[in-house]
Amino acid sequence: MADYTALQEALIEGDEDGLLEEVDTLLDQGVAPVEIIAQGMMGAMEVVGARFSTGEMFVPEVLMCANAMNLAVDRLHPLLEGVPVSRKGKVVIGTVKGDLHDIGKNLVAMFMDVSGYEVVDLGTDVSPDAFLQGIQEGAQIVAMSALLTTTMPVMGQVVRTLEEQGLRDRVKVIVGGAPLSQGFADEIRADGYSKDAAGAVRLCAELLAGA
Ligand code: B1M
Repeated sequence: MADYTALQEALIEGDEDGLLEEVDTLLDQGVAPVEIIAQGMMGAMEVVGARFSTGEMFVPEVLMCANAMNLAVDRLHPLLEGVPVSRKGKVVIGTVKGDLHDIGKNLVAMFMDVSGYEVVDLGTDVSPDAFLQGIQEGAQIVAMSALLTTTMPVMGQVVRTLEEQGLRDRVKVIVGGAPLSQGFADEIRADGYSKDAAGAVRLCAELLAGA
């Protein structure tokens, strides 16, 4: 296995230049981009999360780490598998209203993009109306991310609005994010839940195959 120590140190320090350098070093060593994300950077973000929880790190420092990770993910995105010519389906994705966490959502969007889906990324703090607009524009899948327990209920609100407006049968709704579970997805009548980005792609394929 590759040595991710220097990469993880740079990410934990929020050192953007250092992180990009380490990414390039690992690429030069032949390490696959997806491994750099999954084995290297996600492990470091877990350390950041743990230090944030125990008060060893504060919001500004965590934000620096998040910005550095997003930059590195942007750097790796073009190196992932080529985009197939025909698209498998259209996905509208966003982090729900009130929630600004975007690293996980960005990873899901990127995995979907390189797996052949047309991805409309609405960003963070996305209102139920904005998700609905995406459906009106032909998305077959609505993908919502939440990292805060306080913003999870917005997902249920989106599903209820879809039901009320008679749009529920037109789309599949998938949800994810660290505080979620399959039980929560069932409770809000989402079509699917995945704990990670790769699983979210598999879920889309399964749901569209069964549609
Ligand atoms: Co925030 N934050 N944060 N934060 N932050 C958490 C989530 C927290 C657990 C930290 C803690 O206390 N231990 C805690 C939430 C507690 C709770 O709700 N019970 C928390 C808090 C409290 C807050 C603030 C309220 C802090 C404050 O201001 N006092 C504030 C809220 C701001 C807001 O959103 N309104 C806040 C702010 C921030 C920063 C801005 C500093 C920064 C975000 C920057 C950014 O995203 N650009 C930040 C960060 C970075 C974190 C932690 C440390 C890391 C999150 C992360 O990016 N993980 C986080 C601690 C933690 O999660 N352990 C924490 C890496 C990422 C790859 O994982 O997003 O889980 P994740 O995504 C995974 C899966 O969940 C899944 O796939 C991804 C990878 O495979 N997934 C999906 C995600 N979305 C999916 C969608 C799918 C399927 C799978 O289908 C649609």
